[in-house]
Amino acid sequence: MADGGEVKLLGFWGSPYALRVIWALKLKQVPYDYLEEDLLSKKSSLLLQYNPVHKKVPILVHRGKPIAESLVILEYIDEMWKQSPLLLQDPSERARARFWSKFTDEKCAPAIKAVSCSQGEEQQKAVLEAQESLKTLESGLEGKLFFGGETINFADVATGWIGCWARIVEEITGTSLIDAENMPSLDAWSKRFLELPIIKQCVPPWDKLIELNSGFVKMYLASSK
Ligand SMILES: N[C@@H](CCC(=O)N[C@@H](CS)C(=O)NCC(=O)O)C(=O)O
Repeated sequence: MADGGEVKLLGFWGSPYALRVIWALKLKQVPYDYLEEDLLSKKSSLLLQYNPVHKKVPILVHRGKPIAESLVILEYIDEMWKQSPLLLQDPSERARARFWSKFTDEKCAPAIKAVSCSQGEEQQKAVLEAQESLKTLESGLEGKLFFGGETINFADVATGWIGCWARIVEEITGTSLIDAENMPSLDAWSKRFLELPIIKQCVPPWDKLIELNSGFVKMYLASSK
């Protein structure tokens, strides 16, 4: 490897945050060892040692140094391995990509989660809020094929999982979040992105994702009774 460093990724197969890091490593053809964490029963001592602040995956370990928080990891990967840049040269384009990545984590992800963790009237309200966030995210595409324009960039890699997870929540809850009629650009972008072979091959099997997330929802609803 050009930098001579060893790369490890601590992840969990069903984690969308780990998935975006895997996408970045694959796009840049950076070889790495993957260490699967058992988040459901016991976190490893390595995870606790490497991310004592949040105790979460993903964690990238490069030359023995841990880096936590997936968006921070994406920036690190892009700075460390220059091939196939995710952030473009133009500062305003870089800012735009960071803006929509942050918006996804701060607005869309919690809004989608709220739909899966609610029922009845509360869920109907959560659906409207999630649709509003997703519609706003769609405006970030500005009519382009990808957030990066003709090709994918940082924001596509950071945000791409939203399409997949919105569909999971739609299937589990019987709701509609990304409606092709109301959000044609977001719907098309999401399908276009997830169909790219290098992206598609990293996405866990649909049935396993449904089973895992249905389990989370059942556990959450039972504990909140
Ligand atoms: N903001 C974090 C979120 C990471 C996160 O939520 N990871 C989950 C898996 S999807 C986790 O490790 N959960 C363990 C826990 O909450 O105890 C990031 O972007 O890396």
